[in-house]
Amino acid sequence: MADAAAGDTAAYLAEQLAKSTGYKIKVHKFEGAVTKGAIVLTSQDADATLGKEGYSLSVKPEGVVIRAPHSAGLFYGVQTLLQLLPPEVYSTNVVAGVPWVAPCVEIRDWPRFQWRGFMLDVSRHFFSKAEVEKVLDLMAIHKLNTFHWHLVDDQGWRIEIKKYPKLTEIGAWRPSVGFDFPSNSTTAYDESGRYGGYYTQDDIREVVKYAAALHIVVVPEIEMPGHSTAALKAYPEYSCTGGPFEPQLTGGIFDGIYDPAKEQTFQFLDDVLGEVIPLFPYKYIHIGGDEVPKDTWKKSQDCQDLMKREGLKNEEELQSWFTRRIEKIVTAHGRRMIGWSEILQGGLAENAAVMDWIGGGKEAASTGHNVVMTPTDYCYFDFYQSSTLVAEPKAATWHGPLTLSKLYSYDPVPKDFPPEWVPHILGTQGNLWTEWVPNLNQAEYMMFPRACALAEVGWSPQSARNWDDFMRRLQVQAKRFDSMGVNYRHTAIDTPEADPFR
Ligand code: TNX
Repeated sequence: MADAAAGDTAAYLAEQLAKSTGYKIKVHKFEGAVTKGAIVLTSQDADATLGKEGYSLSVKPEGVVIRAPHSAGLFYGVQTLLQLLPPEVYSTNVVAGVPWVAPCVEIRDWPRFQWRGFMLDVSRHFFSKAEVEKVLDLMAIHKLNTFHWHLVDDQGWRIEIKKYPKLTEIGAWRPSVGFDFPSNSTTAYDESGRYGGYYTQDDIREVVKYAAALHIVVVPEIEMPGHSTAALKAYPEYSCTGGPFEPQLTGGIFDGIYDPAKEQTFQFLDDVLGEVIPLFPYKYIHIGGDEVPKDTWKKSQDCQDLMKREGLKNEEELQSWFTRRIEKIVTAHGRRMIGWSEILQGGLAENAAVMDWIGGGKEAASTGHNVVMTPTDYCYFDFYQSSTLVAEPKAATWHGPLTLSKLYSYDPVPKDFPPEWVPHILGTQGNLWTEWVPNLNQAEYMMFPRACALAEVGWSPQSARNWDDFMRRLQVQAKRFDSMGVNYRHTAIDTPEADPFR
């Protein structure tokens, strides 16, 4: 039984229960009286102090009641109820012979952070709409609520822009899968055998809607001014050199960088953002900003002249000048801009939020800017999961490894952080860069069980961290993954590492 606040959640629960238990559960309107044997989802008499995402869950012999002041809380209450049931409840087929019982509990639960994110890079390797939706399903059961969609990078432009069709006609495709992967490591080919793919604007709308039903907001990232080789391969006129550009199919930093000295560049980016932003209802729009090689701007007379005219001392200030212009565009659409650490260099745009991957979080928070903590040390899901590299599929080597225990020990609030800055830490996020991830099976391997640790870091208070208990619960989570047919790193669960707190 559910009231209006439950939205799609009652149907979501009924569908999941039907799939695995075979029970046909009817959804009735909740009128206020708790009927024996029912599962009730309601905002009536909910405790407002539970906040936007909190809930209370009561499982008694007479029935189940989930109360939450807002719909997200009802959804998370349902997630917890599913976790109380046998792991087979996550199965996609009816499982016979399982006693579908949950222990009696009284739970009050709410998250520590509002931004519990996961980033998927669909540029280095492309993931289809259906694959992205599977990632969203998996995020939802971990109560992760922010999907950062890295849609653009040197090796591929993945979002249809109607005014600039070459972005996807040319920028979304490359001759081969690259990165030393065998061609059969992926199926993302077109009829002519080119590797790649992109999402139409309709695809994007569908994914955003799919995510919303799972209480996940979607943050698109359009990289600029660097990491833009794919865009400049299609439109070299917005570069300093005029091209030609051909993305390198290796990891690293490349020369695809926009020319800030041309007004047409801003017209182009204004048009692109003008098509992108309305597709994504959430307030944050990510504009990249990381790893901008400054050599090209150093060598460009036009850029040097621009710097003189604007009184900019160095190329870092030129990037800051560029970013401030972009912020105006984002703000004109009524949105907030977020960018990687480097947007701090040369001066941070007025209302920008910072995604800290190589520092800057403290500096930004101390001056009243919001911050999402994704430091390489703890949040990079493209790093090896163990120092025994030979036993692992190829992964990023420039830093890491990121073991499960290390991630589990992470506190997104730095130790010496003054309490008045803490509210500026929106939360944390895992980043799956996909240079070494050619398909969903491998993406799942890199995600799990590390995303389980991330989920706990983002949701529960630091004082609740308990490694032995986490490892015990992971045994059950592994069974859920098996029921869902999800890949994960078995070794991390079968061979516990040292307790990170001891
Ligand atoms: C750095 S993190 C990058 C990405 C790479 C990643 C590989 C960031 C903002 N930039 O472009 O994929 O390292 O670990």
